[in-house]
Amino acid sequence: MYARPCDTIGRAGDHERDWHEGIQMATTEHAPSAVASPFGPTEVASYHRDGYVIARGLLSMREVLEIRRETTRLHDDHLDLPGCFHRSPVGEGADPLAAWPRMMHPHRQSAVLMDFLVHPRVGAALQALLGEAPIATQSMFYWKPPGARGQALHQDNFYLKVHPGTCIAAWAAIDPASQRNGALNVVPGSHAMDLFCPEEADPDVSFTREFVPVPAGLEAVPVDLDAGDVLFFGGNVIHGSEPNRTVGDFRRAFICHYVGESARELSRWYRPIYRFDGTEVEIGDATGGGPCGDVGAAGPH
Ligand SMILES: O=C(O)CCC(=O)C(=O)O
Repeated sequence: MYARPCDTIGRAGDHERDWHEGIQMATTEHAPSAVASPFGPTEVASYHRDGYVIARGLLSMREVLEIRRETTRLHDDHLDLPGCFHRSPVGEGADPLAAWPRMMHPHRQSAVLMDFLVHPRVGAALQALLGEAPIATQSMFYWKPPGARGQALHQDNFYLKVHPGTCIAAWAAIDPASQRNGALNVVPGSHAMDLFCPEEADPDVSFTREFVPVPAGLEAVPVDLDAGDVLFFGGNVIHGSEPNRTVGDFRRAFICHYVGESARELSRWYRPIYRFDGTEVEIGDATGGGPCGDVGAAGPH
């Protein structure tokens, strides 16, 4: 029997929260301004101070289950979905990520996931943090099965090349994420720094090749989340994750990237991009080589 993700709710703090009532589905309303922001002035100030902020329980359990169901369907229906993922049959090979690779831009494969990319509650949160209308540029889905490598510390805007300003991530926990199963680590304060030219990551612990060391005087802090919690962090924040050291727990995450509507440049890998009403918008191609000169990220994040 090979490892498969579990569909029990399994969320710490379940008893304190209502997962089943008062839920408005993502498909019913697209305008972020029609939905109250989960963030008040205190949370917005903490985002600007630290570079990240958490919206606890932003997704309902029903929504978490819907994302699980839809990504499982995509995974099980395809061995090869060009531009999204290519996988081995489950149980083949030594690397768990061969059978459970991350999905790139799954919103291009699924109307359900497109709705979550432009989820109105996420939009309202982004509007509060950015101070302007958000534009959706990317989705990803990480399975992070037991034994999987993590992703070395890096900065997202190294890849997205947003200018002026930077991008912002909404990292939605689809399983409880802890340090044992490879939750995200962030480096508070790095949001105020420039992009660094990355060093080479250790391929034994990271499935990606870039690595940005923690700058002197700063430290990486773990961000443990429950399923349904969403971590927002800026595109210059140094962040990454350790391997999943459990024997049975997947650590799934639905991760989307956004820019403010005043952005004028973005790497061409992320087109098409969308307003929260689902309409497409144009932004110019990123120019300039980034922190490594002309040798920048060759493809998407
Ligand atoms: O979820 C992870 O393990 C890493 C995700 C990440 O670093 C990212 O989305 O940029």
